[in-house]
Formats: sequence, C-alpha cells, structure tokens
Amino acid sequence: MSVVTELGYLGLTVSDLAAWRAYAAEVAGMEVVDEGEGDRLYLRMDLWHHRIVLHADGSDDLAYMGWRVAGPQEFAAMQEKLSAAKIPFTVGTEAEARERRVLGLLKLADPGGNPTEIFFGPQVDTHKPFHPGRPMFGKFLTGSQGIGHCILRQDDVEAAAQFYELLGLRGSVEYLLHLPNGMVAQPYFMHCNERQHSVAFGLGPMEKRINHLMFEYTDLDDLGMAHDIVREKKIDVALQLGKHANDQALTFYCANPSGWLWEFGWGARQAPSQQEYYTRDIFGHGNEAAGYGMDIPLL
Ligand code: MBD
Ligand code: FE
Repeated sequence: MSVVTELGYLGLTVSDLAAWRAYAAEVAGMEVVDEGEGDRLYLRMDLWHHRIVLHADGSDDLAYMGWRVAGPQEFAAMQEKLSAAKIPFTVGTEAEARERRVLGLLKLADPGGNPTEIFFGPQVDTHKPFHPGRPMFGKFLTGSQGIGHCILRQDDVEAAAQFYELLGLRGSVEYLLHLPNGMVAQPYFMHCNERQHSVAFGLGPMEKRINHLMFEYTDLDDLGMAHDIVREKKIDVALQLGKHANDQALTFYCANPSGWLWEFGWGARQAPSQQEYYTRDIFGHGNEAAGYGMDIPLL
C-alpha cells in the first residue's frame, strides 16, 4: 500500500514578486533563492532545494501542491492505486521532474480542481545550510511533518475526503461551529504524519483555491518576533493570536502579498489516535481584518 508521507512542496502564483521577496524573508524568515530565471523565486525552510516556488503570473493563488511518497516502489504502487480508482493522472516528464527538483512526479487534480502532484526523491542540499531571511531563534518545523497545512476550496467535502483518504490521509470533521446565520460550519481536517493536519477543507465557498498556509516555528520567540513585525508593518491580521483546540498550536493569521492568509504557528501537538470534535478554540483567535474567508467564530 502506498501512502503519502508529507505535504512536501507548494507552488504559488503571485503578481508582485518583489513584495513576496520582502514578505517571505523579512516577515516570515524564509530563505529566498533567486536562480536568475526571472519568472520565479524559491523559498527555503530547511535543507531542501526549496519548499515553495513563487511563480510570477498574476493570479495570486495556489498553483500546485506536492505530496511526497517514500520512494520509487511507493511511486509505482500509487500509480496502480490511482488507476484502479479511475482517477486520471499523468506521469511527469523528466523535464517536469527536474523543474520541481524531484526524481519523479505525477500530476492530477483533487475533487476541488486543485492541481495536485505526487512525488518522490526531493533534492536536498545538505551542503547548503539554511540561512533565514531575517535573524531567527530557531528553525521552521518541517522534517517528517512537511511544510505545514493548507485549507483548500472543496465544493464536495465528501468527495475530497475520499480522494485524500485514497492518497493515505486520515481525519474527520473536528469542529462544529455555530455561525451567526444559523448554519453550522463543519471543517474537515486530515493528516498523514505526526502533524495534526496537513490539509483541511469544508469552511464553505471560497474565492481562491487556498484560504491559508500554516507553517510552524520550533521556537516561540520566532512567532513572537513575526507577530511584532506584522504589527509594525501594519499587515492585516484576520485572526489574532490564539490557540486551536485541535492541534493546540499558538497561531495568528495575516495577509500575504497575494491577499490570502499565512497562519504563523508554534507548539502544535500531534494528532490524537482517536477522532474528537470541538465547538471552539482554547483562547484567542479573535476576528480582526474581515474579508479573508476566516470570519468564523472560533471562540
Ligand atoms: C486550524 O489550523 C485552522 O486553520 C482552523 C480554522 C481551525 C483549527 C485549526
Ligand atoms: Fe490552519
């Protein structure tokens, strides 16, 4: 059985590469790598060649998500599993694999139409120490937990859950949130490693493919420093500092230069082995800047 092991990389389309260069480095602390191609920048969070590619093309959305499998055997088994489930995919050419800095990849789409890639063998530049874009106390928490998590647009939550289950993720509805309009939001969270969730959906209609990317620092002081910088630069904060009930991470959500959210976090716990649900967060996460698709009552 082949299962994905981590959310390994992301591609984003951005209209303002210069603003992104500054935001990724000076606010988040990521290492910006410019290889002179002109149409893209790479963001490093660890020793990988990159974890995020910023493609200059103007649509300011998710371009693709890369899910990792362990190696070539799992890569072959995944193709058999997708074929048996009648899920269309193409095998990336050698040039496409080189472009992503992986040994092999598949290209497909999830039920929400989000471009999805399944890969093995990322290029890891062990000779090139991670050099943060601003001083950092610690590191980004990646390793076997991958980049972090994304909240995606899915019109059919059940179909999405089935698709990601086929890929090897597990999860369920983890909150019942009573909305002012009388509806109950039932966000669905899924994991494939120790990270409490790597993907989530079910927050209702969304303009973009992605609502937010969450990543995590190993050191609380880096979250605090990021928060100070965001406040000093007067960047919109959609959800104030607070602690989630499910992953118990201390996080806040602020706008990125593409007008969707990055969730900066620290201190998440691992997924409990049995499913639970919550009706609110532990503390904080008050709504502030509206219009980012996170105007939900988490407390
Ligand atoms: C999360 O990471 C999140 O984004 C929401 C909305 C709820 C719980 C955990
Ligand atoms: Fe989140």
